[in-house]
Amino acid sequence: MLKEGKIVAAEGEEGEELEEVTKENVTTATETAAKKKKKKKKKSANENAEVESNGAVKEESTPEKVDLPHKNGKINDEDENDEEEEEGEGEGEATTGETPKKKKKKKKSKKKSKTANATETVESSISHQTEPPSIPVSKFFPDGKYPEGEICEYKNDNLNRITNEEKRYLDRMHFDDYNDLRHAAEVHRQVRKYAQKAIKPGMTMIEICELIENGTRTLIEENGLEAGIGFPTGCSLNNCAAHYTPNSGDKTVLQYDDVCKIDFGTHINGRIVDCAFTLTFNPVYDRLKEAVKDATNTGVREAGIDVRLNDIGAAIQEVMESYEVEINQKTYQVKPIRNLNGHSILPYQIHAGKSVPIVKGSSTVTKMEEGEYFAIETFGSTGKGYVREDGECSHYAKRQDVDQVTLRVKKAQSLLGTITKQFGTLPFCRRYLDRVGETKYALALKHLVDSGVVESYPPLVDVKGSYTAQFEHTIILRPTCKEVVSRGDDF
Ligand SMILES: [Co+2]
Repeated sequence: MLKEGKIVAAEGEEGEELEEVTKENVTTATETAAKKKKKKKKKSANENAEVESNGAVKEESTPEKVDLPHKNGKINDEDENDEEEEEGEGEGEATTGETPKKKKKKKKSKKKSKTANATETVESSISHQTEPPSIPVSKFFPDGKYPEGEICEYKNDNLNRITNEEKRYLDRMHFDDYNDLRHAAEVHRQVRKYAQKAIKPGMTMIEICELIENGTRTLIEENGLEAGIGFPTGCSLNNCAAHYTPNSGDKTVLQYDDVCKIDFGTHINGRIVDCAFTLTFNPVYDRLKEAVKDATNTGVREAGIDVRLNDIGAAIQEVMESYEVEINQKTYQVKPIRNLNGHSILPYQIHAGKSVPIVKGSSTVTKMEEGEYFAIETFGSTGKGYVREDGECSHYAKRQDVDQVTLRVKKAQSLLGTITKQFGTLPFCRRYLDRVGETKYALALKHLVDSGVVESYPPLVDVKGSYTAQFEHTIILRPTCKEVVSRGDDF
């Protein structure tokens, strides 16, 4: 998340395809692949008819609800290779180099589907994710195409974008970007599904973060700056709303009565999924979570091309404040935290410049635009609805505008080298520096912050004794439709 003009964190979601596989009780992966293909083909025949505007995630339908435009009309048996070629055309030089690799993959999957029911291969045992998660998400999608998020039709003046030929062409041009983000989102869903099940009171915050981070690194097949963690795993507790992750040595243990915001990020080629949920064990917080989930979904619903950011803030506030919650015999009207907000996202840039307020207010008329990516996140509080920086800092990021700098302090210069190589401009935390072998870097890091090369993002807290909750999704304002990429069957 992010505090006025600052960096934020995010997360992803869900595992529809996986769910489905499990539910069908499919015995071999080859059969599964064949089934999926059949279904996709069927759906592409009536894609427009299946567009939903309201976003409820339905079993089996959401990721595939609207078939990809590039699949349109390709329902004959030889469609796979054609598809691949068409895709390459639309995407220009950047993808040309990758095409052969993709084709290879594709052929493999094709062969698989044709030999369904034939001999079981080693791979055929992959029908669902393990616990803890250990199977890279790519293994579930041998054709390299990842499931779409929730598709929402635009409203009002933008109503016919979904069928507009020019918009559909523009949309096809960006397929690879969407697909990268969808891949990251599927990792998010699978990791969080396990996190929601496995995180229990009594665990240390470090154990919790490592559970999520190990899962992400494995499922996304972490590879330098091409695939990995999007930002530090937020696990802010109670009155702390954001930007807390433990530093090494932190002995904090999760308690039954805690309200923990799990905010983690995944990325493929810098396309970041920023998605968060609130984890509680005591049911007294259920209503608070409901309020914030409703507020975030309101923001997601209101978002669209040409929509004023302020109008979104007003809609969010109205919904959030319509909730009264009772916690330990005290009643509170839920307040949006007015100095926290959603944000636009660019490759390797978690905060790309536009803020999505969660209260009504300022008179600026900035609008959302076609092709933009946003993290829609809201925070509700039983406190003042305003956060300040407090506590030991863990989150940092190299500033976007810094390229080559020469620093007088040698250790700071080498630390900056590590940061650039390992994280680029992606946010990181001290634990991430530890694991790549940096030691005794506190002063050097301080020097980088003081020199303005690295920005620090201290924990953000509301008043003592208050409770804060958060939900967040990443969306794409595609030329043809709005895609809630990180949507899952959990939230
Ligand atoms: Co965020």
